Amino acid sequence: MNVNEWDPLKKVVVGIADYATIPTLDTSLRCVNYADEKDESKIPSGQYPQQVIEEANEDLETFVSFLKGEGVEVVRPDRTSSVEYYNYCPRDTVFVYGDRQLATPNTLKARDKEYMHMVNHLPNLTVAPRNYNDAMYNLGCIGDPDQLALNELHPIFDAANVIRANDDILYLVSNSGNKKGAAYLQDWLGTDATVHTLEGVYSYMHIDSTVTFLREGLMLLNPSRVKRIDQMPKAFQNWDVIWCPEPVPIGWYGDYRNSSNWISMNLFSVNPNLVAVEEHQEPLRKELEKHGIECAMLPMRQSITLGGCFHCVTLDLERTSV
Ligand code: DAV
Repeated sequence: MNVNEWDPLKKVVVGIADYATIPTLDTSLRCVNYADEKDESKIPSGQYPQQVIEEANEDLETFVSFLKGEGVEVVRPDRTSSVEYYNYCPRDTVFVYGDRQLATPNTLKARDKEYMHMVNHLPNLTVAPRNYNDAMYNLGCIGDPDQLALNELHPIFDAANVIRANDDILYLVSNSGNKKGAAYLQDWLGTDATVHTLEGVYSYMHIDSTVTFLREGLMLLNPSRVKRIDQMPKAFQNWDVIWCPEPVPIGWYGDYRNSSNWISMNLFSVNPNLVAVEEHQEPLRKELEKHGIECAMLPMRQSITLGGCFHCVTLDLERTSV
């Protein structure tokens, strides 16, 4: 079974950075990834610099060795040159619940088929219907965080807008997930779990630099986004909270920047007492250790450049319930 973010890990996909590319600008990329960039000429395109790809791959290998040392089976996406965006963040395109997998109707057209590069590892896969057209996107979001990028025409969301706590699923409504997406996910889950939406706390990409579930009843929250516990859905209001300390800045490569410094929160649980954390985040390590959570401090030099740390670059396929 695999119904939460923390049970002991058995099998995981770890991404690869080969051929990571920023695709040609289209309406989906403009609205979803670059709503905060008013000046379109500042948006880079084409393959990431070789140094970024090589350093990311080196750090991914270090992470894989660590996971294998913990007895985890690690699989990788296909190593192919036919990459439209990247295979660095398997988290973004597939949602796993129990022994089922859902290829979500991803918000970026260029990532529509990314799940296919790991399809051999997804034995019980549903591919959500996709329906790309420009009317799905709200150009008014550019430069205005109060306007979301997605219209409510069809369900559309990245899998990384969702995290799991057994029967309770948390779904961020933002530029990378609309409300219809939450309703679609609820239908797909049926009576197995309840989808709770988190709204009005963060407009941009994904939930996993805003809320991190550590174990039943304990979560890490981003104090620059969640200001009060009553902004969380009721199901999580009685959980204990670790307010994430200010991130230690690690920088990014040139003009290539795909995340804020809060990618520091994007840790990955091997089990409820052991997580992988970016190696500079000592203040976070101290907080987690107070709660009996040991931190493996590992490098992830291009996590801001490419927009993913340990939670994003993984897709946990199997965990054992304890
Ligand atoms: O800038 O905090 C990070 C995206 C993680 N997939 C941010 C979003």
